[in-house]
Amino acid sequence: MIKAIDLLNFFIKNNISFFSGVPDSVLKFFIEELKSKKVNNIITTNEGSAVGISIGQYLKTRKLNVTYMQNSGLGNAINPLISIADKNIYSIPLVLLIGWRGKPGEKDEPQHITQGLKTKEILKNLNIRFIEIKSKKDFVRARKLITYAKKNLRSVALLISKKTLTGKKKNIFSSKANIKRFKFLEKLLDNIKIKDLIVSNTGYTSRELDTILKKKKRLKQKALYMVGGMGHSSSVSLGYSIYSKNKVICLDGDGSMLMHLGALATCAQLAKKNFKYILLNNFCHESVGAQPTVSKKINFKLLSESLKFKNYQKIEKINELEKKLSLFLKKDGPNFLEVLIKTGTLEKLSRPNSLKELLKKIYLFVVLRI
Ligand SMILES: Cc1ncc(C[n+]2csc(CCOP(=O)(O)OP(=O)(O)O)c2C)c(N)n1
Repeated sequence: MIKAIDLLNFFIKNNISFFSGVPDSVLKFFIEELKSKKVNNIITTNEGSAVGISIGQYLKTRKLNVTYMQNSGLGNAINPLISIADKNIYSIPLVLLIGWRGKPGEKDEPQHITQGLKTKEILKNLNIRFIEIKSKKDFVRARKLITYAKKNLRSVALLISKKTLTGKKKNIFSSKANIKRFKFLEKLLDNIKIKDLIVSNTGYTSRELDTILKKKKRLKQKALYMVGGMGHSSSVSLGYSIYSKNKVICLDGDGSMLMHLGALATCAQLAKKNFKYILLNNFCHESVGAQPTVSKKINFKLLSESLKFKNYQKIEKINELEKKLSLFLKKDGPNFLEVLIKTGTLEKLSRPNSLKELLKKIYLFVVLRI
């Protein structure tokens, strides 16, 4: 075990004071420590952008920095890592700090298994030297690796698995809205048919939806939990909706939406009237530690209009939920609904575990052509 503050101090001692990345639950205590005035931290919308910022920062300062991410985000990071930072191009030495979900031998969710198994192999294939840090003793090897990065202008990685970092949440971000996510989901289910498909994003939404569907015994509801593929819910919804006669309701979190915001332009311009996009905006990455997103200052009305959604609606208060939601669902899409969501989740939150069962339901509807 390592205290998150000790890890931060290790970096500071090694003359590293600039950090950027996408939040991760494994690294949440460390990210909390980055609120320290001694360092700069930029929370980015996706891991590729974090690599980009680190490259730019290094080019200007010639000082090492740290790019942090969950191993699920390696895919997003690989493009700039291998085509800009690589030794065959600009040789930028990046220090990657990677939360290692799905480490072989550790119990984890299905979406982390292959990624966890392949993480070391991916780094090896990218010629990125790495070590796992499990305790403060590993700081000696980590220092050597950082020296290697500096001298040879090569990127390196530090892997950290679940429950290694300890620490405290300081000021937990909370959104002041008064609509709880589960209240919204319950209302949504009251207003749609079981053959309408719900595609729900990575984060708390899928877990709450799963909990509610089980509680309500609404087991025939067509639903696809995007437990991985963060940021791709809208694209999956679009692909499905083109050949569907029923509604396709995409439920997205602000963190997930911003990760691949460009995809929404394609949806808005190419989707049919059955495409319903709902942003559950709580201004943070709540499920991995509630680190803020940049959604607070975005005017989603202007954004959705310029992306060419047919119409935009916003629900801010619980007493307008019923009316505005049913109006939104009746209107022809592709339309955009923003719902301001209060942070906090259900006490007993299930983990979607029967993903193959969900798939069977979806395929059954395909066979029945509904
Ligand atoms: C590519 C990728 N990067 C990072 C993660 C880790 N991660 C899981 S959920 C999440 C936050 C999602 O935020 P949001 O969509 O706002 O939903 P909320 O957590 O608020 O329910 C993050 C960063 C991931 N699963 N995949």
